[in-house]
Amino acid sequence: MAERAPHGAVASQRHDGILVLTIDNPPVNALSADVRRGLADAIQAAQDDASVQAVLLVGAGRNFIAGADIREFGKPPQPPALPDVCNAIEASAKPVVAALHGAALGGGLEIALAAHYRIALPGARLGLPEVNLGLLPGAGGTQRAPRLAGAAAALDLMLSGRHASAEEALSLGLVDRLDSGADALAAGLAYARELLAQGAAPRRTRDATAALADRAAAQAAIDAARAQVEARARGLFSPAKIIDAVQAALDQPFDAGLRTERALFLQCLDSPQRAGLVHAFFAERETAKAPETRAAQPRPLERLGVVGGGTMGAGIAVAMLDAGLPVVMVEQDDAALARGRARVEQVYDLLIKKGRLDAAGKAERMARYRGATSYDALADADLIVEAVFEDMDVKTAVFAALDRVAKPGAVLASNTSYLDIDRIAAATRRPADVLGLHFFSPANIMKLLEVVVGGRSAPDTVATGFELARRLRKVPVRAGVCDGFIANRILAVHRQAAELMMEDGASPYQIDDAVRAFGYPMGPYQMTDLAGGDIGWATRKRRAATRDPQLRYVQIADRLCERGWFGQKTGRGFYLYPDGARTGTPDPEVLAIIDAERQRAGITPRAFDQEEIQRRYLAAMINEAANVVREGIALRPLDVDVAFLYGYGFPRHRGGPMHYADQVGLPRILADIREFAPQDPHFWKPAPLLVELAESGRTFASLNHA
Ligand code: 3H9
Repeated sequence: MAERAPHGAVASQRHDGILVLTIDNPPVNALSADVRRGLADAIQAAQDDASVQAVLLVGAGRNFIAGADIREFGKPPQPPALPDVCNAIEASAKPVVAALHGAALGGGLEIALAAHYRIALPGARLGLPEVNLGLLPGAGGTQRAPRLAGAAAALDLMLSGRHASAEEALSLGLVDRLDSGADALAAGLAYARELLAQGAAPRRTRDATAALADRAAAQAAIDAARAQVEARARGLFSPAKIIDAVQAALDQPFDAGLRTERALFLQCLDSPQRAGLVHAFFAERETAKAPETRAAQPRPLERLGVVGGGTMGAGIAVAMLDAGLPVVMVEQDDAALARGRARVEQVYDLLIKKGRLDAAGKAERMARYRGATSYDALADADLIVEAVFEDMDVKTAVFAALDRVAKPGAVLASNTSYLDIDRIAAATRRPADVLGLHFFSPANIMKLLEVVVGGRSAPDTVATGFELARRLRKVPVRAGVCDGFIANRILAVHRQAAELMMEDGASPYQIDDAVRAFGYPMGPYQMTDLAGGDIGWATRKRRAATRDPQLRYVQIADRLCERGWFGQKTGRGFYLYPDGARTGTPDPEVLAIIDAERQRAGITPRAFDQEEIQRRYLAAMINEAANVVREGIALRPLDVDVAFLYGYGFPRHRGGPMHYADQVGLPRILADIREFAPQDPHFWKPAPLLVELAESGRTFASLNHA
């Protein structure tokens, strides 16, 4: 790690004939205007100073440079532009060396590629992740990376946005050598001295030809990438532009290629997808900072417990074991415990089969797993997650038992999906230690963790929930207590909108198509079939007595469940899955059942087009989300956005439902709801917050910084 420079965003320091430029712009050395200016001025000064023989670029703190300053996008550009800074570095008459440690990403890697020589330290992460922000590398990266690493490797990095290790970067030709130490300055100076001793001259990436010499191979890589993007990139804008830019690297002289890259970059910068993706980037960092995380320190988290070895309990245990933590799982008897353990092992066995884990990895994890049939085994756990049957009496009994055995200060969490945390907490003598930790299924894979804060949850209890999320690499979203919290409560409403459309004339296949066309990986009926129709059926039956009698209740899904058609696991649901197929095919019998249900309900079906399906689905979602924000269940609109991006696969390039609503315009969403209301006035009730914002010309975003 390099020392922080004492002053300025770019500090200059002489080490004999080597001018060391230290980029120092906490927290991640993003290339803000003052960094760009500092670099441009210092490179110019080096040219004018006869005593400077070489220039060394290093980053202060934990990273080299994390890229362009994302906060500047969408604001008026300030000179100098990053491509010009890179070109000035490349044009230097004195050799420029970059010593990379930590993140060398995006514009940071582009600076390094413009330098003449590169050395990387262990742990360095090199990447061109602009695609994740709806952009392409716009400071020469699309022209220089292929010239060093070839078209195939450069495309892979730019289209995946992944980070390459120092070792991989060396093998790709992106860096010239590795250092084994931990000091970027020392490694860079030693390399620069060695180069000077050899009389090394500037070596410009723009002139490199070897990696693109086999033009046929490069063209084949471009064609293959294009085919793959067309097949997979569901409406994304920037991947195709990245490929166009690499095509220019192959076809055009360097300076013309840079101009092409610039034009394509500006198109991406202007796109709503860029705005959505940048919103998502900041929103997911913001949700991790709940008020309680500022107000209190988390409690220790060394030993964990899970009550319940069902699908959720086992998934939660896996997530904890994967994070390197020891876990005690408690079940009521030996048979249930054996099933719980088997579920945990099953996850690892599947990973081994897929080649993503080895036997030693499984053994290491299972060595931290302990099963027990007595609550006493949880006596020294710092945090215990209850994941038993979704029933208030069962849950309160578990919490009363936990209250008896848990040590003072242990955090007691319920994984309930919709039950009242305050009532659960009241079953203990320590409600301040109780909160909800709502994992999504499969719990070891899904990133979202709703941290449900009860009326009496202590700030450090909540901070511990957020700390657990950090350790498990989950994305935490703070939620208040209500039926379904943030994600499930809103889901229930827009799922209802889908049910109404289905009974009114849209087929489930049409609805799934429309939702996929919007950018979701799958539609609601595919999701039901995947999760198992019996789960929703059980919930509907449990809630039948408390259902609002004024709301239309669509029974189609019940008719399928009564036949035992629970989706993929039974071979049929809304779709048919012959011979264990993973992708369903439409089922004419389902359509006949839907027809019969329409007749029973006295409904004459009408036609729906894709646009109307999308408008209804999203308006229902946004309207309920507005209620969730107004009631303080979600702290801000951005918390809803993050819950939907990570809980249900809302298309990230649309930023989340609230960001999307702002893009469309709140008056239009409100007009949609008012248009739909006459048919189902009990369902379509404009949310007061939506009305207030739309009528005062404000946006959901205006509440994000409140
Ligand atoms: C680009 O380079 C375009 C060019 O090709 C062309 C230009 C012409 N800017 O993630 P963390 C903030 S596009 C501004 O929690 P970590 C972040 O918001 C860019 N701010 O830390 C947070 O702020 P706060 C391509 C940034 O250690 C704080 O830094 N580069 C930027 O877990 C800490 O962040 C990327 O896409 C930024 N570029 O992870 C890389 N980056 O404390 C994006 C971070 O107020 N960054 N912040 O919440 C990352 O992937 C991770 O931040 C990184 C560190 C791996 C670097």
